[in-house]
Amino acid sequence: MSRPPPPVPPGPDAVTLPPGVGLPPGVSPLGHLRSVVERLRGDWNGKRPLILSHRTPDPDALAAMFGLEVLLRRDLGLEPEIAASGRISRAENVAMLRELELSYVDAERLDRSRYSAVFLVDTQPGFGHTTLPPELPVVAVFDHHRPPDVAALAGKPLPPHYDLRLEAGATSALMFGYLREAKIELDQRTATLLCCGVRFDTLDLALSATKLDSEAFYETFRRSDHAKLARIQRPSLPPTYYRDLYRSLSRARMYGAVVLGFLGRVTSAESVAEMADFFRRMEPCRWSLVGGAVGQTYHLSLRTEGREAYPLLQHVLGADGSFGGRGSVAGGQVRLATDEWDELARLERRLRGRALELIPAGERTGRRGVRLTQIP
Ligand SMILES: [Mn+2]
Repeated sequence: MSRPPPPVPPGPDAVTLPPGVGLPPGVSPLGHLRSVVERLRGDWNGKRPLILSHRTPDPDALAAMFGLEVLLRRDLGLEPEIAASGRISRAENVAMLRELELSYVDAERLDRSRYSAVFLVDTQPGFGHTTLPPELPVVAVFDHHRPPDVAALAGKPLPPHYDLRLEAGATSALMFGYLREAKIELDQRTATLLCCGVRFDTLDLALSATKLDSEAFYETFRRSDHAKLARIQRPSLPPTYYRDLYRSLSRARMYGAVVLGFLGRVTSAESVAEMADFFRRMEPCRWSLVGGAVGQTYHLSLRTEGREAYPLLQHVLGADGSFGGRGSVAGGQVRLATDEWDELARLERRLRGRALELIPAGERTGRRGVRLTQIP
């Protein structure tokens, strides 16, 4: 019955980028960005560019958006507008918005005719969790995730500035590099926000951090508001947090060194990611997978220890949805056709079935796994 797990590919540097993805070797990232903007801005008729990221931006995406805003204003004389969609509800991320007074416009209610072009951070065109205004060209991408299949681009031209660095721990660190190259001195707010971005994606440099990530972390930490950093890292929590935690704990099952949690309906996509992180820390967990539906989108988060998350989620999703990832982290979405409980239950059964195929039969403790209250 059980299929062997798909082979784990070598590290991210072994993934070859398609032509046109990633900057040409040896080029200065800032120099390249400046030349692309200078070449195109004549066609913008004074309209403002938009800075976008994926839905429900996480700290790295938020920090990269607001860091890019500083760069575009101060180095390129542009007046960008930041827009985002998806309600942010993870307590740390809400605290980041509040403490650093970050505000942006709703990407779903934009008058698109007022804007010239899109600058995209921490994601790429073609990703399922990223909606782009079809009439606006994407002129620049700043990211560190594996690129999507060429088919996902549906024949659209590649952005002329496509800065993709798979080895980078955080997009915020890339942004720090641009600001440093532009000799822009970091004010306390920008430093604090970039520090939040780098520490979130690299777990304080513990995960796949490069020299640039370390330099970004130390330099921004030195200039940060440390009281704000502390309030962002350990925010107060609403009662619903404990309700959702209880629900996740009661639904999760252990299968040897794997924890699976299919939660049915959840209040936010972020709680899915948060629970996947939380379960991954259980000994001797080697990977965790948590899923839950918000509206008509089913969200999945997969976390691993010491192996690539991407091929595991690829197998679990099968043909059901879209996904992306890097290193030990992967996330995916499945569109639900209806609001009905039946459809959701069937999807969760399929996902569980495919996840179980990845666990060697001898380690699985049956199809139903072990409830956390049954742990001896
Ligand atoms: Mn990121």
